[in-house]
Amino acid sequence: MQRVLIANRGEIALRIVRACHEEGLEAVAVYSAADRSSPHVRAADRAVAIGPASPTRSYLNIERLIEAAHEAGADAVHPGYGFLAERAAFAEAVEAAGLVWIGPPPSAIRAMGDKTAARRRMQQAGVPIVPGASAPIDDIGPALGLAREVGYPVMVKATAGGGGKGMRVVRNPDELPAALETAASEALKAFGDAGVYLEKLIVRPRHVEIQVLADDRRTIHLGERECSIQRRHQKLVEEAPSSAVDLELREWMGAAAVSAAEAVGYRGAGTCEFLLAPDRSFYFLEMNTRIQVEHPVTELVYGVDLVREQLRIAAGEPMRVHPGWLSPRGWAIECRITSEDPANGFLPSTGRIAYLRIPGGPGVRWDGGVDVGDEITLYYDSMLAKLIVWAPDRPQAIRRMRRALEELAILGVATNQGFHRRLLADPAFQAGDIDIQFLDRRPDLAQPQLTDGEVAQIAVAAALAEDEARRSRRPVVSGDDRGSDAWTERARREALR
Ligand code: MV4
Repeated sequence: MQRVLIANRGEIALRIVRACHEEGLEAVAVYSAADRSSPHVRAADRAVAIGPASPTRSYLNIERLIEAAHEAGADAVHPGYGFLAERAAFAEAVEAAGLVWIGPPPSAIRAMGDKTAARRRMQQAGVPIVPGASAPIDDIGPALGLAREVGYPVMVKATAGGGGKGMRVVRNPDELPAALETAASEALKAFGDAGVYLEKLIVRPRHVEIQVLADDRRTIHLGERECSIQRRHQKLVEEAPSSAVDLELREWMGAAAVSAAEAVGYRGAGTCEFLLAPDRSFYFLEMNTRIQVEHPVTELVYGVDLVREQLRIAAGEPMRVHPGWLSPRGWAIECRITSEDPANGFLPSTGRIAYLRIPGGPGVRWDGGVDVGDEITLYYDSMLAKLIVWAPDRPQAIRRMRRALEELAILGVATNQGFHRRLLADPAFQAGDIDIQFLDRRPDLAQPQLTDGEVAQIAVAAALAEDEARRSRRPVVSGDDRGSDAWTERARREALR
């Protein structure tokens, strides 16, 4: 392996370019018409144009990407996250073209793609799953029986799954028939598959995920990430470790995640998602068969470069993580900086980045994919960058993130920076008192609220502006008749006072 084509854009493409360079590999960027001068293109050793701005005709175009790899003389392909990262057919096409696929075996991607099939496999492997059906349900009779057995409330889910589409909470038997129907029609619309099943509803859970890494000899875990701070299934803040997980629970969840990965013959970096209930019971939800957006928090507390390990494992080399006892050191927090306006319902905004001041100093990492002058369009995901901090403990990490958020300045496009400032200043967040519904209960965090300090700053700015205006009102001494209206007379008198 010598030259890696990166089938992605933005911050993750740049992140992969950097890992390639540290591994002594050449990086080939691909770009759409909208990304011609993007940071990931400028950082790469070569770049290939793959099509127009529309993702379906560029970053999702399998034939064009493989053609680009051949054109550039690449011998491997890294998919990043999103786009084609979890398409088994893309992995197979890459391998069929004689290229190294930097990801798990296509069979492992497929095994985890079907939610009820994955549930059955996990159950066989001894991984805890939410009590419920392990096959699609198409009749109200068995559905009522199963719901009674696991106990209400229950949740109806789409077999094809993902993103919370086709999900319905059912509190009693009367609600079940309608929920099955609406969930099925929603699933058909979203996934082209009307299959649904049901599970016991886990109340007030946290979303905790375990990082796994597997080479040809062994599978290990690198602890948990706390991902409960999310809005409509979009994560906004992640941390490692989780304040809800102690050493014992980490080993239980870690062992479950390793079993899950081993059950599907996993290789490379992957993540097992769990629901963690307030009583410390945990349940496997799904496995993400890719590098994830939030991987840096794990890197910072475990001292492991996950993307470099992906490259090594794909090249058939052993991972550099030493066997034996691994434990997290300190605390890491990541804030996703997006071009979404919290005061406007988190709607994506557009514009040209007119000014960008990137935070720095001790313990601060900026994984960004945009630069001053870049146009933010609606073609791609709204995430502009990830601001990540490390500190010896959680309170210090929060203080460091608040300091970094004060340093950050982005002009020209609306961002969620103010939301992050309010969240990190919030006593409930600071106490670690969070679950997946935290942001639903706190619409106030989306609204700009001036702090006492900001009110003082605005008052000082207004006073300085007024003073400046008064100083500039100089009397007109020429003899002409301009400026002889009442307002000007008044201004002259004020300025002469
Ligand atoms: C659940 C659940 C509660 N109980 N299953 C949402 C997306 C899908 N991957 C699984 N999801 C959930 N499944 C049971 N039995 C709550 C959620 C859920 C959720 C999970 C993780 C992160 C954010 C979430 C937001 C809403 C609901």
